[in-house]
Amino acid sequence: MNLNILHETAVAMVAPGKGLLAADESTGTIKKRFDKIGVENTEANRQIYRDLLFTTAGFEQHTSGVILYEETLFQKSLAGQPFPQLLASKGVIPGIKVDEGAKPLPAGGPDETVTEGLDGLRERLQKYKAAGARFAKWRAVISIGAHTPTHTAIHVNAHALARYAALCQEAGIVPIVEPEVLMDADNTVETCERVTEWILSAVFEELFVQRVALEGMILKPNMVVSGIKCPVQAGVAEVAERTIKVLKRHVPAAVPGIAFLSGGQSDLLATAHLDAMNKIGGVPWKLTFSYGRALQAAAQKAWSGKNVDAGRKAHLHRSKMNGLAALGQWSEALEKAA
Ligand code: 5MM
Repeated sequence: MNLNILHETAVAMVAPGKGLLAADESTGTIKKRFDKIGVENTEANRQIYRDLLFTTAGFEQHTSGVILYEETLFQKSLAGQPFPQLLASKGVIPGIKVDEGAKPLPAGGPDETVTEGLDGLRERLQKYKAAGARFAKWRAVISIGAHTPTHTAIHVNAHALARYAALCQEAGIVPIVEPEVLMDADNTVETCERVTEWILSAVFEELFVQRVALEGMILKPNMVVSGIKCPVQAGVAEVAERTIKVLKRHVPAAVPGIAFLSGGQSDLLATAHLDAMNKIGGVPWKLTFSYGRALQAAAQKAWSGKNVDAGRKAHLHRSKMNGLAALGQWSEALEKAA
């Protein structure tokens, strides 16, 4: 393991004013997105759509890297260039989602999941690296309910995240460690804060136990928000303050950067929250975005399988807005002006 190379890559992934595009939807997830816009979920359409995203002129000014799904890593652009090479030629770092999804824990407890994909991962990482991937991503899913999360779910997911991260670093690949506390329930922002603290403390303990070098990784957490069905919704300033407080308590300064997931927030809120955190500042890590839905929803709608230029325009706009938010330089007026 060459820690200097890992560190350099991690630092480049959170370069000032840049963030990550999470375009790693598995075939089942992209189907849900395509269904909404009336596009058939074929390999050809997935290629056309990802080509649109990666050939958007100027998106590279705001995008440090793209998380790809395995199919896309080995797919070519419409002009015949392998996607990882196309991205690298624009100075955008190609990455790969390596987990095999969140699977139900054995019966006996409440409905919770553990993310799988460790079997054969060492060998798969070699294949992905040869194809051009320089970082990887693994997402653990923690849900909030009357009796969840349990200690079991927190423990097994933290353990798997650290196992994955250690294998990535052995292969010379920067791990994005993504423990996502879902925002789909009716919980308060206080509950989200407590659960986020719990999973982050468990994850960093496991990373230590499994000798993961913090200088060579990126954290991809949820923000501390109210559950979407909670009648009282925390405002932008409260979300920013609570998220920073929790991160300061649990994320060592050696981690180069934190790239948030959007988790189902609206495009504008995801941007506003990131901007508010960067306006607060005074933190030891870079704070940026690694959004899937909040970067792509507008582009998908504008494209709708027909209008490539409109899709590109929407993609560039959201990339630009989030790039500004990563610097704490975004304002709602910029959205209106655009
Ligand atoms: C883009 O969606 C990713 C893949 O999800 P599946 O494995 O279910 O297909 C997802 O992991 C994503 O990278 C993160 O959750 C962040 O995406 P959002 O939409 O929450 O910003």
